[in-house]
Amino acid sequence: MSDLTITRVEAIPYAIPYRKPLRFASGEVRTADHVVVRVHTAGGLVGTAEAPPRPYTYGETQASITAVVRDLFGPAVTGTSVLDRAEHRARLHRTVGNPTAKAAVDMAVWDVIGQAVGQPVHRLLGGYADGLRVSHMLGFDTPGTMVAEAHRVRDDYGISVFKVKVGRRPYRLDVDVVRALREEFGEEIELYVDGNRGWTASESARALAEMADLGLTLAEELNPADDVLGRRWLVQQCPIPFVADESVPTPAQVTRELLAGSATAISIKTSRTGFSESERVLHLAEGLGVEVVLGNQIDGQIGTLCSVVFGAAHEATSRRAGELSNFLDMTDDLLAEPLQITDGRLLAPTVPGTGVVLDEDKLARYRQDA
Ligand code: MUC
Ligand code: MG
Repeated sequence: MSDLTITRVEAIPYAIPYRKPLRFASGEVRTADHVVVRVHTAGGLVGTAEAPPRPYTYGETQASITAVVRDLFGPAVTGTSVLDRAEHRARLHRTVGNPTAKAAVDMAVWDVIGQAVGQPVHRLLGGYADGLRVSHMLGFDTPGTMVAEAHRVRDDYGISVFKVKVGRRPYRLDVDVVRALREEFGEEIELYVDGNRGWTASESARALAEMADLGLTLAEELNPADDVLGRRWLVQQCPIPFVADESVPTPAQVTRELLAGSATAISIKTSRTGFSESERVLHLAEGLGVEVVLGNQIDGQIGTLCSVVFGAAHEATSRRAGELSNFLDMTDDLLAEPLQITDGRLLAPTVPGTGVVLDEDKLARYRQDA
């Protein structure tokens, strides 16, 4: 086997505009200003992943991710073997926070391991299904525009599961959107809502009551988890699984929120917990007997590929549709072979590693540090 000693870790900021902004209660995204992370080894294998800055969610920026990988995380793992994952975790966890930067290093390391043993990481992690059903996220707009987008996504990609962004704006508008979608598509589509902490507990309760006849399957982060008693009060009366997303970026927070009665399901995002920490979150959720959903950090194609690698590897993350379609709104992307969603599904790669192979010309065109 080739020498798996890590020789250096690159952090490459890039920027690719979206065709249209994605708006939600906690912020909006107009440009994918992510950071490609590449782990180089002495034997010549290179692992690749990416980190999406979400300042309104984790406090990270493109500049902070680039700096923390360059100054702390890269040096922390350089000189170790890619197989020393427990040591990597111990060293990276000496720095608090920075979840997407840590996750990208972990997934790039896994990419090398897969290449080294000639196996898809999807299989090394469990290889449960060949792919996942895809859920599409509908950002804030008028009811008519959001229904039109759902039609387009359904016609072009066969997607029939939609997560509707709600919260912050007058709740009646969000209720109108969900009602319009249900009236347009009937039972042909699955619908759930994500508030990104945008409502109060009482607004959330009122909106849930008004949407009670609309067959929602999940309610995510409708109000802030830091409104501790309000959140618990809301979750107690919520008739469908209440998903914790940005309130649970670590296994400890997963435990705290679940045991406090502040959530009844967990969103797993490889962009914030990589593969290694996502396994911990998944096993924790399974041990505590709560459902999981594979979430999206508004990932590009690199991040989406990593999501499907993990999600399709496990039974629990394969039950529901995974959020895997945000990249569709980007004007371009970095993968040499663009991802294809067909009949509402995205397949996990079958090549060794995670399957992330970059188009180097595109990386040169979009990188911000040249
Ligand atoms: C989500 O599920 O909340 C929106 C903000 C973010 O950080 O992730 C997205 C999607
Ligand atoms: Mg969410």
